[in-house]
Amino acid sequence: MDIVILAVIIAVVVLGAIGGLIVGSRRKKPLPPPPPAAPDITAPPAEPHVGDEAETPRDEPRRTIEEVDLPDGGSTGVAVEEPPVVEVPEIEIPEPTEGRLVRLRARLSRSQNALGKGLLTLLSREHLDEDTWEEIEDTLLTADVGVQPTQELVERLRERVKVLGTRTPEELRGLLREELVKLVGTDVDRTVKTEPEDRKPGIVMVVGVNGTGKTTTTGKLARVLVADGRSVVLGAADTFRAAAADQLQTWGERVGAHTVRGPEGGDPASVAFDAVKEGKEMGLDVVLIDTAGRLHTKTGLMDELGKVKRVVEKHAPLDEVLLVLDATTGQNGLVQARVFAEVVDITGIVLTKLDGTAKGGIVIAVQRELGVPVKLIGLGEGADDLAPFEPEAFIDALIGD
Ligand SMILES: Nc1nc2c(ncn2[C@@H]2O[C@H](COP(=O)(O)OP(=O)(O)OP(=O)(O)O)[C@@H](O)[C@H]2O)c(=O)[nH]1
Ligand SMILES: [Mg+2]
Repeated sequence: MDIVILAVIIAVVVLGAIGGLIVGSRRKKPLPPPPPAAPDITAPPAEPHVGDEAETPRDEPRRTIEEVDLPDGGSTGVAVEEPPVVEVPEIEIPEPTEGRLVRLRARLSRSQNALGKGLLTLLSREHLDEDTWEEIEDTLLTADVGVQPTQELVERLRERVKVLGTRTPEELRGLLREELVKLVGTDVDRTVKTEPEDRKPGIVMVVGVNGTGKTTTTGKLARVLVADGRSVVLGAADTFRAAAADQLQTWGERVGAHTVRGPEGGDPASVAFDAVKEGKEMGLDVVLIDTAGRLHTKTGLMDELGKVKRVVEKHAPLDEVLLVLDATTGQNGLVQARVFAEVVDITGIVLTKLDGTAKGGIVIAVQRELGVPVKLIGLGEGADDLAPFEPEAFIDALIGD
């Protein structure tokens, strides 16, 4: 028995040894050479293995810039050119137009004190006698509301106050607000039409006498459009002064809009024509044309504007002709408005500098005069100080909360 077990053990050991040799000889690989004591820089780089670091560890010491020898242009005989300094103008992202009038309402404070607060104080008097009504009338006229609208408003207020009997300040405020909003008008379309159609860009021409804020308004409007995701090209059709085109171009560059310009003293109509052409060819959304406000003679200016309009209309009709009026010039602005309206069909009014005047009532007067709505108002010199005109928000700003 013992001998049998011993024989089996010996057999197993012998077989195992033979099997091991066979398997071992299959598996056997030469051992890798021992690592060299010093790195051999002539050896080819070792192949990466699974589990090797893919990158040099971050904490591995790196060469600093001082240790790198820069090629010496002179000694190698190869001229090293300085890379050209490309100035990339920083494109600004204008703020959205929504709620601008509310943000800027404090700018109307001068008008607010003169018109809104003044009227409310007068209407709150215990006895609304003839003298008081006359004062109310004077307040409206002083704020440039205009004769006809003033008379209408006073009439309406008289009637409604009579019906009201006792008057609380809230009631009076509500009543005044309602009548003023009605006078300004809520049922007119005040959108500035800039929609491109049939591969034709929206075309807007900006007109007005010098210094009213045409170029500034054109620039601000370009920002509004760009903020709304539109592509814009500017036409510097004020060729009377070279600085005018520069001024417009600066506005354009701030929002990445190209300006088409011509030589000083060149033909403004051809600049406007080229701007529309570029807008069409490049498939842009809107073309804004800034025009001159001053020429040697008034007749010259009017002839020129008429020509610009006619020439542009060889491409396509104008979508908007915006008349820019300086609110601080009061009745004088109305006279200008009439002259412009005769030459070019005004489709909208931009009242600028409402931040610096107590004559906010001009909004009402000018709409009456031209039968054209105020579409935009300027409330400061800042790049985003142009607001869509909203009658309710405007009247709220005028009479305060
Ligand atoms: N306070 C205030 N200033 C304004 C407003 N709009 C324009 N201005 C300023 O009015 C001045 C004249 O503006 P411009 O845009 O150059 O006027 P313009 O009509 O193009 O003038 P010309 O090219 O000479 O015909 C500038 O100093 C503007 O900053 C506004 O809403 N409020
Ligand atoms: Mg200008």
